[in-house]
Amino acid sequence: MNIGIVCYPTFGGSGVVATQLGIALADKGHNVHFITYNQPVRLDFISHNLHFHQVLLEEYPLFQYQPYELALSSKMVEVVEKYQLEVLHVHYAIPHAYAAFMAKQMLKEKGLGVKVVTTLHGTDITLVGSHPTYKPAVEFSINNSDVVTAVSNSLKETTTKLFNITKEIKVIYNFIDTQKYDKAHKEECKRFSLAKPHERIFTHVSNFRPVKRVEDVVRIFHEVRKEIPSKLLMIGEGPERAKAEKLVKELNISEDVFFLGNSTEVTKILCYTDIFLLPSQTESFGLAALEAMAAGTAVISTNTGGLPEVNIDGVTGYLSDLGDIQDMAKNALSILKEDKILATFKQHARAHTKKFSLENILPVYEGIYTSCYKSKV
Ligand code: GMT
Repeated sequence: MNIGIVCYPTFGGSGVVATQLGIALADKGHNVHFITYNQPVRLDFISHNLHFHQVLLEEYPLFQYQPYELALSSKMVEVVEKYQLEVLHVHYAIPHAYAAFMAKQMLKEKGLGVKVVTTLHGTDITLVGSHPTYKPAVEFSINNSDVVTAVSNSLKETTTKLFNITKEIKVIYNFIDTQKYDKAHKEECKRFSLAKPHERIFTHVSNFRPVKRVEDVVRIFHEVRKEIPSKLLMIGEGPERAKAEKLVKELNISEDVFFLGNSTEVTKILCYTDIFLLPSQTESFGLAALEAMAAGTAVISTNTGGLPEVNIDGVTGYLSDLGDIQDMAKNALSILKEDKILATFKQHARAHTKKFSLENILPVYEGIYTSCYKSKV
């Protein structure tokens, strides 16, 4: 099939999922066209059937804000027409689903049809989408998509609570390429370059937005470190990074906490990790936790949003109430108290990720594309 993928090209989970999906579809022989403002960060190559079309914005003195939706929908029309796209799969409702609806209307005028599949990822619903500034347009574009998917049952429930949804929402879990992690698992992990044999390694990966509660990450680590010598790797960039660094200094633990910035080598970093910390205010899914689990890491997280669908309490890690730093530290310590217990959690975490494997999820998306393309409506 000829498929257009629209996403944010950043390190955020929705962009990562969209990129991995596009690459996997191209591997299976589909023609895939990414349409976005920059080359997606995880799209490190382009091939004969994997293309990138950049949405460019024109400066004009009158514009305080440049109209990205207009440029995006115009680019969608151009690419659909030129490459005979059958489906536009938009990731993150704002503004992608709205722009896709507009593109579809413009194409209709030209006698061309394209189906729009919208995948809801989380903050497009929970934090931004339901704000009165955007709500009517988000609700409209969800209801006017041909197919709507959500990345967890929790996100589906939240969407139906927050919006007046007339469309069926299908739940399709996020996925990972488990083979990539299996390969990384077999390679030698140079753990000694970061920590001494008796030390434990904690990792947090995020965009350091307030929703990620990065100060909680530092506080949990601080509690654990009182009992067990440990290191903390903080991966990512974002508005809360400075606060987290300040707290690390205040707690006098700078020598054991490393802020490594954005990284395309997360798989390698995760191979060093014993425990992944994700104390988010909410997560529709928690792709970062799933990636950590695939690398064989136990997860200490909150029990918010879709996290209980990914991290199984007492099996792959533990779930705690939002902000309960003591409980999260206690749970981490209980995993780390014996090598055997840690090894069991790690093994369970890895095994559980098979449920979210690319081989299982990819055919579900392909099925959706085929059936919606064939449908007349
Ligand atoms: O977590 C973020 O702030 C980034 C955001 C995104 O859109 O990239 O992530 C959301 O989508 C991911 C992929 O589906 C999910 O794994 C994350 O849980 C979700 N984030 C939130 O719900 C906060």
